[in-house]
Amino acid sequence: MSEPVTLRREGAIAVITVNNPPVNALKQAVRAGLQKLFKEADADANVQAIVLTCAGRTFIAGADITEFGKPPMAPSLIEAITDIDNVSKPTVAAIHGTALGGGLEVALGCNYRVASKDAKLGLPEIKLGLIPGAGGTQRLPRLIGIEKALPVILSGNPVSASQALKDGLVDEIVEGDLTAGAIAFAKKAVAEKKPLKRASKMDEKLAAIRANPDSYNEIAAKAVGRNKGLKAPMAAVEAVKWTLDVPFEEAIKRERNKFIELLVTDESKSQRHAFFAEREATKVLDMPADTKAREVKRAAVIGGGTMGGGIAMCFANAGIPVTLIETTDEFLKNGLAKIKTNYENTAKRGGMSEADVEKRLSLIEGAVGLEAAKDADMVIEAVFEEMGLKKEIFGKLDAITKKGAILATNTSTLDVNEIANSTSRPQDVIGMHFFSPANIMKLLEIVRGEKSAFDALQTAITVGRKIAKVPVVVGVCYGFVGNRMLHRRGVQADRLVLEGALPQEVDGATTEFGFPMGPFAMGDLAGIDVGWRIRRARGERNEVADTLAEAGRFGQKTGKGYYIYEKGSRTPIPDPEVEKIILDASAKKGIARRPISKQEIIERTVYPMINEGARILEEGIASRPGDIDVIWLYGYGWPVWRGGPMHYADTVGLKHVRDRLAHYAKGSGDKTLEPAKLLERLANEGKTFASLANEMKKAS
Ligand code: T1G
Repeated sequence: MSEPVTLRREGAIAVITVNNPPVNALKQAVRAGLQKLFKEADADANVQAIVLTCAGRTFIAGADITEFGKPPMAPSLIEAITDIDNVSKPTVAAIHGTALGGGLEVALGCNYRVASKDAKLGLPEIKLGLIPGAGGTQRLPRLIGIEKALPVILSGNPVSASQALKDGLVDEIVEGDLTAGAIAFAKKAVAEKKPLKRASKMDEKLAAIRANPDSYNEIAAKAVGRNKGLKAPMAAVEAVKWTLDVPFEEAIKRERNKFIELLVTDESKSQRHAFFAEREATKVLDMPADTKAREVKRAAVIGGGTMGGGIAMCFANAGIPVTLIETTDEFLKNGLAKIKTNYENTAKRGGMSEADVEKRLSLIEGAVGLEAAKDADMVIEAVFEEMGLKKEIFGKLDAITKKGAILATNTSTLDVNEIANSTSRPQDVIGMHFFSPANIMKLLEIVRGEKSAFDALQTAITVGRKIAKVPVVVGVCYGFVGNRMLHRRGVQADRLVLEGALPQEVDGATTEFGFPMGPFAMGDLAGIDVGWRIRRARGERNEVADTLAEAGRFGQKTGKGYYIYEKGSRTPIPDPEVEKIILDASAKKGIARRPISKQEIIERTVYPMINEGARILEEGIASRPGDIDVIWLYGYGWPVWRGGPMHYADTVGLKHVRDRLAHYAKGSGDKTLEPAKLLERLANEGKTFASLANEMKKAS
């Protein structure tokens, strides 16, 4: 195994290179190598300056997250960076790709930083429920000031090289060969005998706030925003404040302790789980490793409605030419107009430039008739949820499109196998289930048909990532994974309001749990009439929802649904009218209403979802528990610091979930609440969904 850190001489400049694929994470051997070679170069009289570079696609992307939770191995990152900071000669970090977390902290231990123009620099620890643990909260504010440093630390989002140059985080942007540019920069620093710029010793950018410490709280409150109260953001605010009045050496000790405290919290464990689960979710266990994605240079979308338009925008945003196909000029014109409005609204909000809008619109071509799909490498059908119509369209696409084109359906519930069998090439058919609004929501459920070819599946995954989605591979069943679990929550939420809760109580408990909105506010957003029409067609009835729909209360689109919405506002306002409808419904069903606790609301809405997730795993519709978590994190706003429904079940304990489900099943006679076999087994064996994931990984 070659050394992950090496040193070579370019004349009087020592060039230290990290080479630890895939992202140069700071595993123990890298930390030890850095410490050893910086000391060696510092002690070498023939070395006048040191350049730090990284091999591969990126500068150091952070500590090795896989080491978290294991016994720490010396040297710590702090020790390695302190030794770098103490070098007596100019040190220059040459940054390409992403310098993130501990990677940026290593670069902050150098005197200077030069970067390629498309490099990004950030401290994403907050996204893992942590804070920078190797000096980031103390060096970054000293280098660029607290007002610029706090948003970087609290958002966890990277800044571009050009922004970093403006802020003083980067000293030069290098065009062309980065290492050569870094060496030239080092030589210039030696020639000019520049005093060594040590972030740990810089104070001038802190002077103003030190003179007026009260101003810190205002800056912090603005930067924390909606994350107020969450452990890691509040810890970061506390740590950065130490730059005002705690000596650097003491402050980095405190920072390390605070980092270690956070490392063992449920929140951080959940967020680290989410990080890896997202990356696992596209690993298809039985897919041959050498499967190659087909090339997709042009796409076509069938249907210019809300979904089709949003999907077309995803391709244009990724620079892929796309043809939006409708049945009439009028429908097409409406569809294209909606897309233009969406882009213009984003531009008005400063989300993109006018030039960007023009560029993206130029990639979207409108056409009438399926013939226009003939040159597409991938076609995504996004028409009404009506099987007959979909089969007719796929039958025609089969004849029109070129050999090897991927034929995808955006169906949210229908049987992808049945659609595939309406063509002569089921191996090219796949489900690509986008979530509304398709140009915003990150989740993409990739529905694998029985006959979907491996390379068709890989193409959907690769394209899904290219259009900035989070793909998760699922199997065919009604509602796939997300909506199938959502249905379970909806049934219980409807029951809860009949038994005694009001919509605002169910939604309140749900948002307090961490969701952005509750089931009833979501119903008003999606439109109560959608479910009403489906139930009517099936001869089913939901007493409350259908009474509301029959009164024309469809939700936000009619200004009234479960809640009232004032003109131009999306804020749900409880309505005594609705309370009366609910009380009447309870009476009509002979249900004696009772007060229902928040605890019961959460157990009765979340645990049935977990139970359905267990059934989904039993049936092989999802390949691993983490896939279900990713679906709920990216498709339904599950709070990331709770890790997803299956990870949350492990956190509260499967025995507890099982027992509460059995309790509610007994009390209601609702068999769907009886614990799933898999849940029973894991609970009885004292296991977790995480241990099941390991079992599944070993078995594959
Ligand atoms: N540790 C271990 N493995 C990592 C890793 C990391 N930091 N980052 C990525 N990987 C793995 C990932 O699981 C995947 O593995 C492969 O690398 C490619 O990743 C002390 C304590 C760098 C922007 O949070 O944001 O430093 O699936 O698919 O899309 O204060 O990876 O191939 O087996 O994501 O090109 C802070 C996390 C850590 C950065 C590249 N750093 N990584 O994206 O590839 S905490 C982070 C990313 C810290 C210090 C604290 C992205 C990326 P596999 P990928 P990508």
